[in-house]
Amino acid sequence: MKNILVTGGCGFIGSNFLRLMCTKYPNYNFVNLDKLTYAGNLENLDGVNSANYFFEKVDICDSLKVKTVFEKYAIDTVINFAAESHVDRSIFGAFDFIQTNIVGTQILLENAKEFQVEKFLQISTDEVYGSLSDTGKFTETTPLHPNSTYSASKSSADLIALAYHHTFGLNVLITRCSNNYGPYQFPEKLIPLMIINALNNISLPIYGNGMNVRDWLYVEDHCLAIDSVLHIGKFGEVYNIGGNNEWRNIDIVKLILKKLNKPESLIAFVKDRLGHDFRYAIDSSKITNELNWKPIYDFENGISNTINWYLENKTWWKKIISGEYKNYYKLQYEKARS
Ligand code: NAD
Ligand code: TDX
Repeated sequence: MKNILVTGGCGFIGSNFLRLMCTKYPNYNFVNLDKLTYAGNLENLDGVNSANYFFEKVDICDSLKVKTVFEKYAIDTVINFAAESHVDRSIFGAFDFIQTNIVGTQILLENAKEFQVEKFLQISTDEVYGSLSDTGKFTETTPLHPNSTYSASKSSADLIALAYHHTFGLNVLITRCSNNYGPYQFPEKLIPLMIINALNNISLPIYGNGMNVRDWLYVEDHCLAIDSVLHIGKFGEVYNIGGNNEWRNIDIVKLILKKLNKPESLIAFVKDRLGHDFRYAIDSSKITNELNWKPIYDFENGISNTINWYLENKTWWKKIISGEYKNYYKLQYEKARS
């Protein structure tokens, strides 16, 4: 591997990945290809100006421009982070989800095939498995049962990627991770939204009764898992990645309030998310046993780092929440109250 195409590198996980990997692998070139949607932010890469980092503002659905980038940098490895990633937005409208997550992924796969890349790593999600009741965990053999148009589009992309492996011998790898948290997460997602609202003394909207459960993983641990899969993962295989760290939404929100010394009276229970998956929990024994990966951060450290980051980077999030985001917030949370 020499020239790695990282799509969606201006988003939350992609930018954390690039920050870590540009330093860790000075001999690799990293080409960040990003459309800069509402979720993409060049400021997420501030400080990453090393000689092995390049940026191209391109939509993965634009096949001609994508091809030009493959040629220009002699791409030999692809890591596809680019996606529409927010379930609530997929409820407002699925078009962009189908375009980017399915059509865009197929365009990348087609170019990867044409340019005979060494590896294609598709970043997927635990949401493709659907929802769990109180017991059990998702393994790599759990049948796909996506419930939102977001997770249905991610499942489609996984299946298309695996078909390129089976049919054309493309060296595809797939990771399915649980909920990430950490620095640079866009304020629409649960943890940053609750931190920011608490700091602004405005209500913290919990969907339904707050009993839904997610398995939280610190973003750097996800990035290190991707690093392992990229280097020693077996082609054609899926690897689950999780934190073994299940929390009910209400308990996470109460913990954030406690750490910020804010009152629980800020909590507001609002109308539930349509089709709200009850519980996600990942069995990551395969990646632990086969690739020797396990999380480094415990939740206490990870959540403290995250809260401190949002406290120390108010300019970053204030700029976001004072722009177009205001319209989204109004639409999403006025609807939730009605
Ligand atoms: P994000 O929404 O923060 O970032 C997505 C990035 O993709 C942005 O920079 C955006 O500009 C870019 N993008 C979107 N459409 C594009 C297009 N058509 N062409 C080029 N770039 C485009 O997302 P994230 O939270 O960083 O998630 C990254 C990946 O990880 C996604 O594939 C997501 O499904 C997956 N994932 C996320 C989580 C999580 O908890 N956030 C968990 C598991 C898997
Ligand atoms: O305002 C809110 N109130 C609330 O109760 C928000 C934004 C969320 N929630 C609940 C919904 C979920 O049960 O919190 C939980 C987490 O919500 P999100 O942060 O929106 O994440 P989720 O829907 O679980 O999906 C995330 O994890 C898997 C990422 O957004 C996906 O990209 C990833 O694939």
